[in-house]
Amino acid sequence: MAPVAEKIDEGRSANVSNLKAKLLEKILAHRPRTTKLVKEQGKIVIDQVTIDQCIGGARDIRSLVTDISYLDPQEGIRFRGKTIPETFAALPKVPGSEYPYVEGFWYFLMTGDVPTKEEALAVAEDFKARASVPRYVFDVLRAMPRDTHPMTMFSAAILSMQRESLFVKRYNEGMKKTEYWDPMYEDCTNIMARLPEIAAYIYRMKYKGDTPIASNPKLDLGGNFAHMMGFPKPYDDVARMYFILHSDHESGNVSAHATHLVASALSDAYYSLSAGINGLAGPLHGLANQEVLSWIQDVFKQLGGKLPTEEELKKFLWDTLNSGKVIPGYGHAVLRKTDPRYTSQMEFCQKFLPDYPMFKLVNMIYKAAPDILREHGKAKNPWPNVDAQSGVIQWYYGLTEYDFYTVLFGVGRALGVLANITWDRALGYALERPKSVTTDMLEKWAAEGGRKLA
Ligand code: NMX
Ligand code: MLT
Repeated sequence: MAPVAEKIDEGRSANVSNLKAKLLEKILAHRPRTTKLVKEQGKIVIDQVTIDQCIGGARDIRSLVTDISYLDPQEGIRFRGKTIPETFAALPKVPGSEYPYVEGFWYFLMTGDVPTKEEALAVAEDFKARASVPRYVFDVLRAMPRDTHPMTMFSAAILSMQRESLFVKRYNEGMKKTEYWDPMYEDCTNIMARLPEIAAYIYRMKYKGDTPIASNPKLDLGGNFAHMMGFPKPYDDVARMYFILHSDHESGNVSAHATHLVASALSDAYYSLSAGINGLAGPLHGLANQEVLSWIQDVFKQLGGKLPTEEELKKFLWDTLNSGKVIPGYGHAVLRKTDPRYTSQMEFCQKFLPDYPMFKLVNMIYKAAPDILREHGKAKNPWPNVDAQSGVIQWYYGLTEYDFYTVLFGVGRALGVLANITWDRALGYALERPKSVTTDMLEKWAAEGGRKLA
């Protein structure tokens, strides 16, 4: 690798937060590991590819690298080596709240180090200095028909800011590959600082009679988001919990992978995140949280607002499956147990809304759905994922416009994917370009008992 940049740009963050300097320290320490793996151990085999993986969405093929999170099929997610409870316990908390600063979590994802309270507060200050959303972003949003899906608005707003990219500016001026991470970090931090206001603006414009609420710079990211959405406490804690839980799920999920793929062409963070958000908008991915709520509401509607009996619920579940639909919020491409993000939100509900009928229904589904999915015989994982529980909390606190739920997921997911593409550039990850084959080739290799490897 070319000599590393020893100095960072005189960005705002260099003055008010030590995050960027700490990140450089971590990058310099990490690069030799990546270089050694590629140069000295690059040909060591770590996986094989079968025909069903080739046709079936590359499931389980180990071909991506990230150190920001890892998803174990049985245990679930670890952020930088920590489980969800360990993460919540370790990070500095917002005064008066049991939940951490989202800004401190950003520091943790970026560097792998748990920040001190002062370090988390310095990131919060840095975000505030970058948070001003350009006026034209609101003009773009206002020009869109009001019945546009909020995810389309969110993605368009992110993409509209692409002209701000410092990465593009520096790339066009000419910079060394070892410096790519620096303007990428700046772009990613600028985007992350602005997303809460953009999301809240979409919400208030679309659903609350076009009454945006101005940002309150005295508040932390979660608190300010709750304020701009117009929801009182404890929605600030809901926001903090929600953004952290939804942030990262290793690199192969659609939103993370799409963001990484687009960034691998050296497209900037605005292009890349917008692509990832578009992937999150699919019903098999993030949109499932909206589908869960609409499914639950259908059950209540058909029963005149009453909770179903066990038998009635089983019938609803079978009717859904027999109509060719999936049970939203259940199943997973990697997990083979209940998603710990589901459990974490269930614990929140047990504490704050134990008697809420919708929560009771979610628990009834948890009891019934796994057996039905097993009997149905298709899903490899009959257990609930993050989306089965998240919408109920939002509904309870007054956010009943469920087509907005994936935007909330998107704000959280940005934390993970933006940290990832900063590291992609720091470690010089290559243009992603897997090889495709034809069906004729697969049939030939199948007849021969496998492709002959040289
Ligand atoms: N209900 C009904 N059928 C299901 C379900 C489900 N919840 N989950 C999987 N299956 C079916 C799946 O459609 C497939 O059918 P077919 O062979 O006819 O194509 C079969 O079971 C095998 O799929 P799997 O290998 O178990 O799952 P895969 O890895 O392909 O997909 C999901 C994973 C998450 C897309 C899938 O479980 C699903 O569609 N779940 C419901 C939607 C959902 O909750 N998505 C959110 C995921 C989390 N997130 O936020 O992104
Ligand atoms: C996610 O959070 O991205 C989802 O659980 C989907 C996945 O991991 O594939």
